[in-house]
Amino acid sequence: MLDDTIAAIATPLGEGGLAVIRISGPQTLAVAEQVFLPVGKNSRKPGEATTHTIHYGKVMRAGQQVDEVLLSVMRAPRTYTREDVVEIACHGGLLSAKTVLDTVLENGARLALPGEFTRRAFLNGRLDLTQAEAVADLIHSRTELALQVANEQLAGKLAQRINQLRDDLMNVLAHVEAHIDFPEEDIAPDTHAQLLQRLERGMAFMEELLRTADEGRILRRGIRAAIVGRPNAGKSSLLNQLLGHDRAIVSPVPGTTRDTIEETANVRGLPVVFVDTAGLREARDEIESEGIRRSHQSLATAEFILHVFDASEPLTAEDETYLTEFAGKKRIIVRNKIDLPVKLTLPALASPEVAKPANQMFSSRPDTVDVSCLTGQGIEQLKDAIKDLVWSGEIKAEMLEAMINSRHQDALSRAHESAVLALAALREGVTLELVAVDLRIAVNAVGEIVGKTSTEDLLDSIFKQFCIGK
Ligand SMILES: Nc1nc2c(ncn2[C@@H]2O[C@H](COP(=O)(O)OP(=O)(O)OP(=O)(O)O)[C@@H](O)[C@H]2O)c(=O)[nH]1
Ligand SMILES: [Mg+2]
Repeated sequence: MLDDTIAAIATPLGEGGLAVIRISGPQTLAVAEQVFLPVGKNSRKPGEATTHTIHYGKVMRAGQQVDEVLLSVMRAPRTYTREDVVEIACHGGLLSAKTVLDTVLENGARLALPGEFTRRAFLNGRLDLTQAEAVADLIHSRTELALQVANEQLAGKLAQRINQLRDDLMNVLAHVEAHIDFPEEDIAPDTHAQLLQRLERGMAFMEELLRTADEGRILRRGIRAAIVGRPNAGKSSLLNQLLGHDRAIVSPVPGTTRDTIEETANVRGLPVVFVDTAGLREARDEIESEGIRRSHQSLATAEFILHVFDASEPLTAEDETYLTEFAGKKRIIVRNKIDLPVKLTLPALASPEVAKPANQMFSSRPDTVDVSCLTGQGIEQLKDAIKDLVWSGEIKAEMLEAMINSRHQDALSRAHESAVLALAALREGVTLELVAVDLRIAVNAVGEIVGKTSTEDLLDSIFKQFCIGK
């Protein structure tokens, strides 16, 4: 797979100032030589160019000029893929980039698959799997916090920790295996105690990393919040306030919003997808019943809700139905329109005093925040309440250094399970062969995270999430 030469447009499709066509593989310079005509005394043919230099010229196809370009030559191994790489910066029109790419493909390169450049960087040992994933995270980051996490991961901060963990487990495994090979010697009591201690330390570290999974998921994928409440409560006004611009139509007519509207806002560094909903019952026509169906759908996928009340009016029967309907959901109660005289009295809200388990994202008591979507009063407090609801504790710098994703979580959970078994077996003095089996499973699962043990299927599932050209 690494013997061929791949090419793709590395910039987004559309009209722009520039587009970049990237080529990588053993035939890169030969392909570039076929399509590029240097112009001017400082420009060289790709095959004669020194590494990491830029050359002005033309891309030619059947004797015709396709585009005027700048061509960068980067020879292996100091490149993104560790192979020879050429990047051609051409004019950013849909057609010019496509024609330059076609010319390159006609001269010996093949079209790259999504993520194939990064996959090569991984296969050639330039990146480990967590770093490769960080490249995709970096591209998809929607807030600065998410970007910071991606950058730390790309720099190898998570990989360092995982490798250390794997080394520790390997070390215990090596000791255990050594004793299997020399069964006449028992493990000395202090060695035994040391092995137990090392294994416990490894497990504690796994638990620490596993605790970052919820936050890691929120930062990478965002969290969904549905805005609900009776007609005219100010749901669309609230969406607009949270986004900082007028996205949804606001009007004094109840039932203005008939479709669900979805937008991502940056709330204290967290990407929150807010969904403004239409009503939940009483359709007057077909459009409204479709709107209601969509509202219910958004509610089902929302991780929490903002329940909006009109504070300038007494509680209505409809408000009450909504209150009971959402009693089981994580929610924030928003009393809107507090610029007007307040007439609303909320009933005492059920707040079951269940102790919050250490690893649970939400507390069960709903927060109440007073806002005015007319004046903007209370919106900052609402953002704080949202942050407190979805994020357990402070956002600390060291936490951002290593924040696992769901793939890491899955592998670590398996590693932890096996480590628990190995620890119990070692404590109870069960035959060392069994201890070794569980330890081996744990080492392999941890290795999967950085790609020390990986399968084609795993790589396919990771790299297909990339864009073409990356
Ligand atoms: N005084 C005052 N009026 C508000 C406030 N928020 C919203 N309104 C008004 O209330 C009316 C309804 O606001 P919307 O945001 O359209 O309410 P909604 O809940 O989206 O309504 P539907 O989409 O019809 O269900 C509009 O006339 C808004 O200008 C507020 O904080 N103070
Ligand atoms: Mg509305």
